[in-house]
Amino acid sequence: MTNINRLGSAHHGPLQRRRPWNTIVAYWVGLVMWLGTSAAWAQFLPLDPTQMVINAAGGQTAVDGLRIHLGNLGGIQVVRAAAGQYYGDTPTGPQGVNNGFFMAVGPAGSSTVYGPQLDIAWTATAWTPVSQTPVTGQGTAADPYQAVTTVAAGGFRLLQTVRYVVPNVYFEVRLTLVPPAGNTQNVRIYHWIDTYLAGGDFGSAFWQPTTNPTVVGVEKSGQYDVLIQGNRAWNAYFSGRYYRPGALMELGGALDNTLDVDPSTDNGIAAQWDFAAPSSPVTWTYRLATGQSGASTSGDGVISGYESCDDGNTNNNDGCSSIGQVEVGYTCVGTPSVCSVAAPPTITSANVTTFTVGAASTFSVTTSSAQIAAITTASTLPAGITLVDNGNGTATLSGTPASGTAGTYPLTVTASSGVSPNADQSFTLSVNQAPAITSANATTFTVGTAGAFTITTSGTSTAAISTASPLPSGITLVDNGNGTAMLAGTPAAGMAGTYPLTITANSGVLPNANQNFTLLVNPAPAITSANATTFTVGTAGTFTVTTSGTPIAAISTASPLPPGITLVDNGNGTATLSGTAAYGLGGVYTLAITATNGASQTFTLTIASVTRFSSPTATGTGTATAQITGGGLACTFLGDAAFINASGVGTPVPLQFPHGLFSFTLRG
Ligand SMILES: [Ca+2]
Ligand SMILES: [Ca+2]
Ligand SMILES: [Ca+2]
Repeated sequence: MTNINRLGSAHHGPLQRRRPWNTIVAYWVGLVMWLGTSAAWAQFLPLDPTQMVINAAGGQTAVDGLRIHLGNLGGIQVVRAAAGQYYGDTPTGPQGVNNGFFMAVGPAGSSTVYGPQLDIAWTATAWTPVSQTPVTGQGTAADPYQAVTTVAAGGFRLLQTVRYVVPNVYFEVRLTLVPPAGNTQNVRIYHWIDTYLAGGDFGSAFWQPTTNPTVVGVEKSGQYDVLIQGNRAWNAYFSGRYYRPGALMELGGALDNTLDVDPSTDNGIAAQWDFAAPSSPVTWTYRLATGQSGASTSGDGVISGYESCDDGNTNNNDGCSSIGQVEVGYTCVGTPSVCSVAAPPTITSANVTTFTVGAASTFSVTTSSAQIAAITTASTLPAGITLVDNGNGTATLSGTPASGTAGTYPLTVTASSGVSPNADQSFTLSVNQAPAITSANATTFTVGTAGAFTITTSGTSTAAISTASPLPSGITLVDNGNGTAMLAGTPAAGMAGTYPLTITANSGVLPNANQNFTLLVNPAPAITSANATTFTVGTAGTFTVTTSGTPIAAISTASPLPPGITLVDNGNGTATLSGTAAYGLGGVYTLAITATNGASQTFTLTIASVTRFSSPTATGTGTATAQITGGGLACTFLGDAAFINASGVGTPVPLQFPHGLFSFTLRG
């Protein structure tokens, strides 16, 4: 029976109405054009544009295994022998309405229920699709087909891993529930399947064993669909009228362990797992099986039906259970099955990695395990980093380390598969800090003067410091090898100017630090005024000393100045040499004038003497009269033959009379 025919079968219940056959074609068209047939639909099934297919070439014959379709909201469809097994199967179209994972969060009676449906008559909220991996593997026991679908709701994430080995009649489902940090809400996970056997909805419930069943299913005409408990006991189960699980879970209620054996019942199956305020990820596995090989006969040494092993007995706790299921912690091979304790998980990835503050980083944790191992850590991770179990035996340590998280983090990463012991790996996460240049971004040198500037850096590794920018002649940038560098040297003549540099610090931790740096080279200082001037005794003289260069120089001299003469700094790069030298102080004075910006000058100040006498011009005796110029003094010299010169007589002393013999008295 084809899928189309299957969809066209009558199926009525209080929670949904299924479409009559003549609307099926219109459904496809109507999705695009909405041709008016919608009124005939109580609802329509959502297309799942990202539906993933496992064993795409199978599902056609009795021996090519199952073809498994995975919606991106957790819905599962199964095709076997060219017929769908769960109601709602159309391998290229809508996913089943009542097939998939549901979650109730909160206290019973007030729970919010999430599910895969986008349109259903009850109040479940749709999961949010998060991701779906491609199908990997070869479908062999050594390399099963595998795909992971991740959905989110209410702050929780649910990772659903489906693994399948061709041509088994069963496949493994592994669920990982990841609660939000600090979760205090109770969580109930349901898996609900509306079964559909031998081209019809009806069938009778069966279970094994009849007390506390670990296999719950529906059978009809030798076909069956079953849920097989895995490594975590379910808290409740169901096999009865297909819509009842929805009615029970709608308000977060519990499945009621119903088993309806009436072969005319339109049946479904479901199971439920409860988690009391989970605060860390929890992982468990179970199986779904569907086949047509008659009843499974446990203990006959032949694997048939939904058996995953048969060791020739119906004993438990020897690796193959009384109902032919491989027990947790065992692997079984061959027929009759030989079972051995499964190898515990090991972590196969490296135990160290390095991230960088502010940079998106990722590291993959991998495991080797007979069953898919759950990967967790109870260690504190740096802010911004998470460890996410990918549901396929790997986990991803990733994120962007927050500012201030540089350091070393010893972690314990745990892989658990249900087979003891868990693998605990001591893992070192190092968080590096990329380099930064911490010194100022400018300095000033002067032509002809040695200058030095220290460049400093920070970061978790020592940075090499360099620049590719051209430097003025005489200047070099030398890396000290310790995270600092010296920009130093004496700028050569003519190098005055502004030099924009790019200074790079490279520690191997990316990104490198690049600093825009301004090197200002000032001109060499100089005293630009003449190096000599002449004053005259008795007359006010002035001379301006000028300088060039930056900064503005203060001007001074330590040399003794003639009385009456001062050198005064004007505060603007000039100074004034001025004053009046007294008579008699004529001479040549050598001054060392210096400027505080480094310039110096040997300066000659000549104080010119004047001849103050217009006479005497005669020699002899008698009275001679001389006129003293300057100052307006008038003097009378009185001759006196007793003197041959004027030395030591009267004032001013320096007066000289080289001629004749005079005796005089200076007046005035
Ligand atoms: Ca059904
Ligand atoms: Ca058997
Ligand atoms: Ca056994």
